[in-house]
Amino acid sequence: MKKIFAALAVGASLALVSPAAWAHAFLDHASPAVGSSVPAAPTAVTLWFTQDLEPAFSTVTVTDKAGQRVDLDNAQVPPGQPAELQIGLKKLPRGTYTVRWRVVSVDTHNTEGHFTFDVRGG
Ligand SMILES: [Cu+2]
Repeated sequence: MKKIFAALAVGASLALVSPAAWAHAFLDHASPAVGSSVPAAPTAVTLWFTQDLEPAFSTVTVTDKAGQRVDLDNAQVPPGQPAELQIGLKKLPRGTYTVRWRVVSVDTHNTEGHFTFDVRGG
């Protein structure tokens, strides 16, 4: 039954897709880059989107392998950079980190995603 419901929901949402919906804010690129391996620990993660964001409803977190937050909980859309989302990082030891973002773009659409990056040095 649940499967049928899910299938119906997908069908319904596809039917409701309007041309404007193609303008969702998708991740364009990031620093550190998606899936990258960086030699030194970055002090912040910056995400660039394909559309301007609603700052109040856009957020990002960074976690280590154990699922612990390693960000400074200071996610912000920098002034004058409406398609950018940035968060500061604690001092990262080498390891793999997961960036999870969830944003609302100015067209009110919701998108989310995640990616990882590696820090090779301490
Ligand atoms: Cu949209």
